[in-house]
Amino acid sequence: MPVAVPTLGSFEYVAQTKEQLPWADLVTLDLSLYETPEGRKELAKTFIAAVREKGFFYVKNFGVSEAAVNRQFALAKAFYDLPLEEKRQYVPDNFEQGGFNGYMPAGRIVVDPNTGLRDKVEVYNIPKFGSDFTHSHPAPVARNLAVIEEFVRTVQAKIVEPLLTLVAIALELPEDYFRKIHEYEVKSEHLTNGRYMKCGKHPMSDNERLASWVPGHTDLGSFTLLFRQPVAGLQIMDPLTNEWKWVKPQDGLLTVNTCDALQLMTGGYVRSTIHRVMPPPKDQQHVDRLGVLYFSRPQNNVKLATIQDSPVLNREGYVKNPFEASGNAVPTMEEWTFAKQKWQRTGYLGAMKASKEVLPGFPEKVYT
Ligand SMILES: O=C(O)CCC(=O)C(=O)O
Ligand SMILES: [Fe+2]
Repeated sequence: MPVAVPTLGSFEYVAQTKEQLPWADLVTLDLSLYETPEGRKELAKTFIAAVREKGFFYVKNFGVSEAAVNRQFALAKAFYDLPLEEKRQYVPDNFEQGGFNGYMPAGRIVVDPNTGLRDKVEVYNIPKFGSDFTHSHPAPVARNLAVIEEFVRTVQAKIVEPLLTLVAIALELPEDYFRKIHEYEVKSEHLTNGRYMKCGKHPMSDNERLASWVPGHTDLGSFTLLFRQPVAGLQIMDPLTNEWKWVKPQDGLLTVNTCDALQLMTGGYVRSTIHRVMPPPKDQQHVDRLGVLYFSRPQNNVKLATIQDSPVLNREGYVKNPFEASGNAVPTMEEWTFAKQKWQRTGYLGAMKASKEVLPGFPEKVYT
């Protein structure tokens, strides 16, 4: 018998900013085109151009209802409204080793080197559903696990799998090439609906001094999907000009970026673009900025070697990633995930420009 889900209240969205900011010029993919073979081909062309040039794009008509997305925001808010002491009980035991499922409290990064002021970013990561991970959550999340699982599985089927298919088509590989290494039932640290993220507001006077809210970085998986409030803040470093551009949150559009694993597996053909979160424009600085993020990652056992059987990569000469070029061992997705997350947990702290070889052959950097 279905269990009645308690009401969560509605989530209050703020108005779009009135400020004219240097917005990034990004392509919008219409996923309704995906239904037909011709539409798919056309979409694959638009997609690959977008991710080779900018690494970020928007998606519309993605088959997940606004109500379902709003419900996730209401849940995120319910989680963050819990007392800190309760949230702290969900910090993972293996946090320092790069473990990442559960709660990450604010204050890990110095965002104003002059005064030592720390970030106000809180993260709650929910692992995949299935038999590989246990699900221990505080009440608002635990009570709604069925709703969360349904959201996650819908996102996987309606958005992530089509995107994985488009990469394969664009690289002239069998359509299921990437889907087969992202199977939901095979273990990956592929965080499911993944993350409720809160960038807590800072006083306006502090915002002027801050280097960033979240320092510049690339994401480690295949795709990151960002369901966003209309609060600006996300910026990408334009790969062609190295200028920071704002990524406008747009009503009804999902923001998506391609990430490190795809860059590594395509020898750099697909971009993993550097991005950061800055204090929002003044007319939006009075709110906490919530996000619902979905991280798609290859299965843990996948080796992040450059794909050798793509006619496109061979023709265009994208045949080696930095591990292969430097003669170092190519990591599995599991090794890559823990190495990068560990560095983000520890190497990142304090120094804003920390730079380190995360794994032999792959220097990492915090971009400010
Ligand atoms: O909040 C955002 O807009 C982006 C956050 C982000 O880059 C991340 O969590 O990796
Ligand atoms: Fe990111």
